[in-house]
Amino acid sequence: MNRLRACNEVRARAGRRNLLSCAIALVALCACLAHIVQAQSIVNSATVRGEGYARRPDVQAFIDALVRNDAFDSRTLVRVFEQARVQPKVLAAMSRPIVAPPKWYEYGPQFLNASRIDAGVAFWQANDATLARAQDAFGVPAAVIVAIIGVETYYGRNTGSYRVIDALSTLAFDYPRRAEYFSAELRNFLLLCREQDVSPLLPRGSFAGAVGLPQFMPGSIREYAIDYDGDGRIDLANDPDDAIGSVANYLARHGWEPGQPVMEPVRIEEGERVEALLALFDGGVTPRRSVAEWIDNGVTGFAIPGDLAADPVGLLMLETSAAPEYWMTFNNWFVLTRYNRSRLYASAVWQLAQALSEGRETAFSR
Ligand SMILES: [Ca+2]
Repeated sequence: MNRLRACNEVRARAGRRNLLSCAIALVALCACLAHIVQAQSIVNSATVRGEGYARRPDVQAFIDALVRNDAFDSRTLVRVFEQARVQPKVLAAMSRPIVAPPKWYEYGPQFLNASRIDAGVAFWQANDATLARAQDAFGVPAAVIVAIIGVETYYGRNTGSYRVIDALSTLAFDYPRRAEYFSAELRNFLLLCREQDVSPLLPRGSFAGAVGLPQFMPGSIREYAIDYDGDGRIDLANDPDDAIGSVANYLARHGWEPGQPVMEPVRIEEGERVEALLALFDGGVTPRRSVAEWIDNGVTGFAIPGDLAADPVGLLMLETSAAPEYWMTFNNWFVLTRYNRSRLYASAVWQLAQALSEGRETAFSR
């Protein structure tokens, strides 16, 4: 992509000619290109010598620590990292310039469309008994479990094609900004493979190393994934039962409250307090306050169960092509953000869940 085209795209997305945005894009693009060039030089030298990651001093230190602290066999790890390869596309994806975060009207329709809803109703039907079992056991609605798998991987269609060892090695050793996090995930991945008696060279996943229908990172697999079909193995890539049970367990362990609301539409009354209220929004969300405080501040148009009144709740703004929508967000909405820390993600999951429930009722009433 040349710089001019990058700038034009930025302008089109922002819908205005904004030189500042363009300058930021250019800087970010340069950083991105620098990453790619750096990665390309690494891959070239490594490919020429055919030695993968194993001989780099930082990788040797990483191996030494695993041998010392986790009782790994040194030769086994050296053999793994000899075959691990840097993935420039992973670095490019991580370094993609974020100039303007997507708006709701751009983000939502990717997931809230007829084909994703129909495929979700079909996935629900095909896994009905397991979803009902998970809903009973964990208190998480079946629709929410299906929606998460739908948003993450289109119900298992797009689980990622990178070798996890390549993606995580690239990010642990050639992406300094998040090296600590991805080194920990790389260690978790190697521990997981040892626990499951699987070669680390086999599993495939996203560019960030997330695995299977629900796109769990290795640390989350070790902490929250469960064997839900009782075959003695956790397999999130090939076993929908394990994916369903694991998503339900993850949300339950992060505090999902059965039967409680997620997000409800509200209105913000015009008046002298509205400016102060709107000033509370940062990135489309506000700090949490009591319902009584929000009412005092001019929030109206909603009805919630009385037993929730004491719990602090947030406000959410979603951009539409017309006026912004405002929502009240409850504990369960924040639990969804523990899966992916994004207001757009949590809102898309819940709205897809609603659409799936309606789609399933329609399918049954035919
Ligand atoms: Ca299993």
